[in-house]
Amino acid sequence: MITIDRRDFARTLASVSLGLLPTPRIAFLRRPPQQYAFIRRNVYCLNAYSPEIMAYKRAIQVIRGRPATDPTSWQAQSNIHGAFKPDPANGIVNYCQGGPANFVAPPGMIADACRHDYLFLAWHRIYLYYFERIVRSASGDPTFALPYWGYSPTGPRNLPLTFRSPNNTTNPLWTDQRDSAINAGNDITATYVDASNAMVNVGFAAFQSSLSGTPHGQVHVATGDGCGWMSYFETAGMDPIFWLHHANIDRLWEDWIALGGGRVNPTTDPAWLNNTFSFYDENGATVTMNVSQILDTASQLNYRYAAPTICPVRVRCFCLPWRPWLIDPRIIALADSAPATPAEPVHRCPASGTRAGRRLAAGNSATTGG
Ligand SMILES: [Cu+2]
Repeated sequence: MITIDRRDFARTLASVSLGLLPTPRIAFLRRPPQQYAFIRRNVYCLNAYSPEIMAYKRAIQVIRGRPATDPTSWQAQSNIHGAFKPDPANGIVNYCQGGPANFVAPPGMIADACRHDYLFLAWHRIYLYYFERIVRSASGDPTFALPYWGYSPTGPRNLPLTFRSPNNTTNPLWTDQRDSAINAGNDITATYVDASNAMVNVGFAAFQSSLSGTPHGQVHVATGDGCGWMSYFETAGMDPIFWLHHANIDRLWEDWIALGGGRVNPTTDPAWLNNTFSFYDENGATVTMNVSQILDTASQLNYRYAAPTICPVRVRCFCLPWRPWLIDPRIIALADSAPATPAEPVHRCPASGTRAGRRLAAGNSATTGG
């Protein structure tokens, strides 16, 4: 497998265009993109004109337009994580105002399958892997890799700008189904995004359980507030930031392994290793994978994470665009100096105050199942 960073790719292409490289180098540029390792980048290093963000927006528009019976639709992908059950007593499935009226998965489709137990990390890794492939396909960008929400207690920890501005439905990354302060760009409390208590655990089960609580559960609840999408298993996948949040949780699993000192996956435990899960691929076909097939992201799933240290502190991040020939730096500068987000409508919970779903816990949700 050839690993190529987008920046290497850009430099090579620029060199080729300037006649600096012999022509045989051009041959590898023509190789199918799936032979490259996809690199998931820190969303804080991206802006509205980054290829990943533009592709993600395009894809969301396409995917949201598909009916829930289409396995590659936004609703179907969310339903895989959680879906409301019909309520014969009330005839309703979701009474939180402002959201789609019905999250009941069409009969026969994969639904309500998320794992927040001993298989929390493994299940979500495969879930994201296939979702990323669906987005890549729908976006028309064969290089698309899902960014990760690289919050940290000492660095940026607010909702990325592209997910809250413009703060209206012209922006596929925005939704009012969030805490108003989060949508206004306020910081998430530092301790909520602090993974250090999880990382100190040497045993996998303890690490996973701790990580599932903080930052995983805490960020869910902080983003979703009372009844926003991120607060419930049945709706979390509806929020575009959900997928970047889980990419970060997946990255922290990689970081934990890299810390060493006895930190290893429980590969001697067949009860963990042999679990098989079903998802949908970009063609809508049902695909199955077991845990032993997803433990090395680079060699088995063809992706890896860019280090977050590219944006270590809260500054206006001017990361070089991955495709400089597409973007005028003046446009990027303009985007980075976007005016403060104007006041936006407050998301209000209904009188009942809750959805009819299972609420994510801010604490340790790995032991609660579901
Ligand atoms: Cu989650």
